[in-house]
Amino acid sequence: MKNYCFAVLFLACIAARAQDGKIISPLPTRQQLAWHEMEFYLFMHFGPNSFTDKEWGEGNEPENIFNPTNLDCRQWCRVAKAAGAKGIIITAKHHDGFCLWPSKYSTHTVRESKWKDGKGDVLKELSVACRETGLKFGVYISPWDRNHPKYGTPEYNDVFVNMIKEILQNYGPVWELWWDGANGEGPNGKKQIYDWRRFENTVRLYSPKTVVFSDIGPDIRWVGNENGIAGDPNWNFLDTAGFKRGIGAPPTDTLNHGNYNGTKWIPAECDVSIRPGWFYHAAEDDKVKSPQQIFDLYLKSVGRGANLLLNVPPDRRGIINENDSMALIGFKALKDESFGDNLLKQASTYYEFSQKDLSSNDLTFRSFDSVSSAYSINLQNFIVQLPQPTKMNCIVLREAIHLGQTIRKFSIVLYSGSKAITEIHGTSVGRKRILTFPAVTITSFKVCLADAKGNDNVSGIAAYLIDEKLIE
Ligand code: FUL
Repeated sequence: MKNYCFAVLFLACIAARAQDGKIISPLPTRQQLAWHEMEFYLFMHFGPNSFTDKEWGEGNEPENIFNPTNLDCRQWCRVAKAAGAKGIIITAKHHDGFCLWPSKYSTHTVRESKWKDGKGDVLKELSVACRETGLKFGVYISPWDRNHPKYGTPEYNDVFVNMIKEILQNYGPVWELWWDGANGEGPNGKKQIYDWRRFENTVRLYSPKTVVFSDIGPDIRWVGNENGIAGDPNWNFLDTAGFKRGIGAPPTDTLNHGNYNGTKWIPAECDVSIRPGWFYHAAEDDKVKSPQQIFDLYLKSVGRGANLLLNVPPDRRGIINENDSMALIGFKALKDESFGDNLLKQASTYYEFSQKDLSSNDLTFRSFDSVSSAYSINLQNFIVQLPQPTKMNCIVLREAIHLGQTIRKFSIVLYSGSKAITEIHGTSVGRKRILTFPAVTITSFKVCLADAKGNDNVSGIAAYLIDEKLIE
């Protein structure tokens, strides 16, 4: 019964173990589990590109270009809160190398700009504002750097490590660190051999609770596209052996779906911009995604067990543009209206025991409360009985992912009395699976969990009637 009302079903499972006692699913770390619960948060691309109308700065832009007239990180946080977002990840350094904090390891920073007479520090303002508002603070830092004179030499690894240390030590706690895989150096461009092992060790040493994102983790993986859409199915597993970040990353399709039998828990994060570009461009003020489009992305990311990282770029004033905040508030309203009233509040749940499990030859429905530990069976199917005929078009399943991701296939049969009227099929569940279908009036439904390799761990179920226009 966490953020919204689930009729919670805790199945009698001990761990994600097969009958022979072997763990059959990699398990998330405590930090990854907490990350899953973040669900939706904002990305903010801000820097010289916001003032030059570029997406990829060259790295030679004069520092004075960066001069927001009215930077207000508290406004960013108010907008994030009003949108229902739980954190903000800021581009502390994009590919142009400009640092939004006065780094000792660069001469291309806010300190060299005329903004606040070189005394400004965006990371400081944002980290403080996030703390005040109860939002998690995350940092994007691009490994690719088109400005730094050391880029392309082994010393750049020292620079990057030192910058990471500065960020973690001076602005922490940093909840998520974001390493972009992009690198646009052409065939004659600089080639940097990154010391990834050292970068990872630095984060683990200075901030062990930070989760690290990159194409291949170690904690969170890229979803393989910039459209905000997770695969169906979406497995929280990835095999990283032999793969690299950037060029050399697993195929985008693999990132999108994960590996069915993958050996590491590396869940997907869906990054997408509310506008066509990642940085603010006035010409895109009328191209902001609508509340309905954002809601659709929510269904295709969070609704498939991933997290949604929605980019909302501050404008040249240094605040979130009115059009973007309106869209976000509209999205929050749609989400609240859609998921505000769990239709299963009065429902009862029953497990269905099959013949082999009971001495009786009949299929027997037992109330959840009466399930006794004496029945050491694999609880695969359950019935949800509604007190009266109920119209719905959305069912939400949750899997107890602290025990792994063991549900490999499921179906839901919707009944009116004893008549089955619709059947829904699916594969992965994960942290949250939002299923939508044409509205039907039903009296019960049966969830059948099949093809699982071990115990099936549904930890929550809810149903809703949402605006038909919001679902395909
Ligand atoms: C990409 C970058 O090249 C874009 O500029 C943006 O930062 C996006 C989130 O990641 O790889």
